[in-house]
Amino acid sequence: MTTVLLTGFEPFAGDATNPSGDAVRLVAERWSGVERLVVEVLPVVFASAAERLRRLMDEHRPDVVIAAGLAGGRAQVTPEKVAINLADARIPDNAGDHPVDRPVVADGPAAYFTTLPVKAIAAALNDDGIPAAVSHSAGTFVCNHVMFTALDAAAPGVRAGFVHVPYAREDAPAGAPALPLADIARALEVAVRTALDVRTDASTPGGALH
Ligand code: PCA
Repeated sequence: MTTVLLTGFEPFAGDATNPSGDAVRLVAERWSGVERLVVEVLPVVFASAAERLRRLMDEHRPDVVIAAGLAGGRAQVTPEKVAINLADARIPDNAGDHPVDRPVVADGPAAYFTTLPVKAIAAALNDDGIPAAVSHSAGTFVCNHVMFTALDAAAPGVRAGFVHVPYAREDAPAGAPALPLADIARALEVAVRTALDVRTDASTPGGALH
């Protein structure tokens, strides 16, 4: 049976909620796919998030792994193209760990490209009326750490990657770009469905000038 692992995160940086964690719970509640969906909300802690993810991948052997997290300030849902082997935190994680220029995986490669069809995912989201674009940086905090870990742990043929989401409108700080939580959940469903259905990414012009 095809298995999908979908993760979000608990709140961090003093926020009361995290739309990524709330959205994956919603996706789990109403999942109607024939595939087995495993959902988990990860701690915003470098070491334990990576450990938990590796354990989940070991235990469930997913075919598709999508980790999601909040990118406060972004207006679009952004599938990430690349994870880098760097933990460099502007703020401590939820356990007080505050790495500076530390590798995610000692002696690992400098970076991994996602194995998700990110252009196809962004296109499917836009077709669905959800603003989306491929991002070329997942940052250097716990989200990038988890994305790098997923790609490091993925067996050949496993499609893995990360999707950053904006604040949920219900909980966004004043003036911050946001989407309704229901749209964020829908976006993750579309990302999962596209990852299951599209084996070769769309070869449409994309990229960024800066
Ligand atoms: N966003 C943070 C960590 C957890 C989350 O939801 C990030 O982008 O690294």
